[in-house]
Amino acid sequence: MRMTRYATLATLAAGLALGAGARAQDTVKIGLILPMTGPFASTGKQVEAAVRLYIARNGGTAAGKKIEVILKDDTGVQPETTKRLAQELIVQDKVAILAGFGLTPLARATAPVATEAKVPMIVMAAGTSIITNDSPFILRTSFTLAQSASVIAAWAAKSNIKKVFTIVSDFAPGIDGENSFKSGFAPSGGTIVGELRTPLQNPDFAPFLQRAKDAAPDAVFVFLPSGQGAAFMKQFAERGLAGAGIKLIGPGDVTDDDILNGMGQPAIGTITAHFYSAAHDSKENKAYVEAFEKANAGMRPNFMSVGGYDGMHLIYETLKKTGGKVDGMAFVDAAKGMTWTSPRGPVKIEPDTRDITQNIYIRKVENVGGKLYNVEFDKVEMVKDPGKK
Ligand code: VNL
Repeated sequence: MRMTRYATLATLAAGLALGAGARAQDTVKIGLILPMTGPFASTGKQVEAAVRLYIARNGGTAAGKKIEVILKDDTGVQPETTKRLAQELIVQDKVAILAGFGLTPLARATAPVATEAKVPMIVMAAGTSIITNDSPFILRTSFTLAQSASVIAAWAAKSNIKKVFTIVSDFAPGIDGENSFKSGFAPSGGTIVGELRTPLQNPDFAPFLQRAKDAAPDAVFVFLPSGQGAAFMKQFAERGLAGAGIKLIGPGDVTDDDILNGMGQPAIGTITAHFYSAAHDSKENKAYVEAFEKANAGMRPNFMSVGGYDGMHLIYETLKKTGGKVDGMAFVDAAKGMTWTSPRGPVKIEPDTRDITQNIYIRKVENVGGKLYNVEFDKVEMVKDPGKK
């Protein structure tokens, strides 16, 4: 009796040890680094919610592997912090994949870590063209500023907008947006009557808007990072630019779905080019918005969320192709060329650049049943990043 009991316990202990080992191998750990606090916390909140939603809707396993997400808050402003968190996730937590990256400087600082450790790095939010050149282990499911800025430039040129004043946030995606707007707009006969760059943190837009108004353009082109649009919109109205007949155009970051409804009247009529609107008319998007709002106390998904959702889709589908293995470059190779229907529409991961190709929609802010939405009225299909050298 005692012997049996002893044997049983020993077997049980051995079984537990084996189980733990087997469990570790059966798990794919994803280190998700996002700005969960600080000035860009809305981006972190949206991407995290979408990652959780993807897992809830598709199950906690992929190719037989348990998916475990380890979330780290990098507070969004210190590239060195993001890089250190990535190193810790790889060395201590043994993550197989890095993901997230709310802003360009944070993604760029981390790229060498991915290269050195041969760990795939899924950029779910940041949007400067050069990022995918920084490491052969980077795959992007967000967007590039050049995609949306080039499309709004072409639209402006054929829409009787002749003089434009540009205002962009003074960091990499702002410079990308400004350059690609200018190179699309000027050759088609447009004139840039002024260009200003606003500080990335705590910007006061009033003096910039006054100078834009004094230049009497047909339109102001604006790029601001997700989260800053409401303050800009308020001052655009208060400074009398709308009243002076100056249109507001740009990439869709300024009319971000996360805060658009709260902007009220001043936002109505803003025309932007972007890859995602919560009002996008497709069955995939209707189901996405409904599930997202239900899981997040009514929060409306924005463009950042879709980068997170599609990033998870790319991870799940690639694991299916590799039989659940994440061997650095083999995983990246398996992800190349992947196509699917996202809530945003059709997308593709370009095999040569590892960047996302997607439709860019032209949208106008309208009141739809008492709520403000970016209503799509035209599109350019499957835009490859025009910013790739
Ligand atoms: C970036 C681009 C960040 C677009 C954004 O919001 C944005 C970036 C935080 O590449 O850093 O809307």
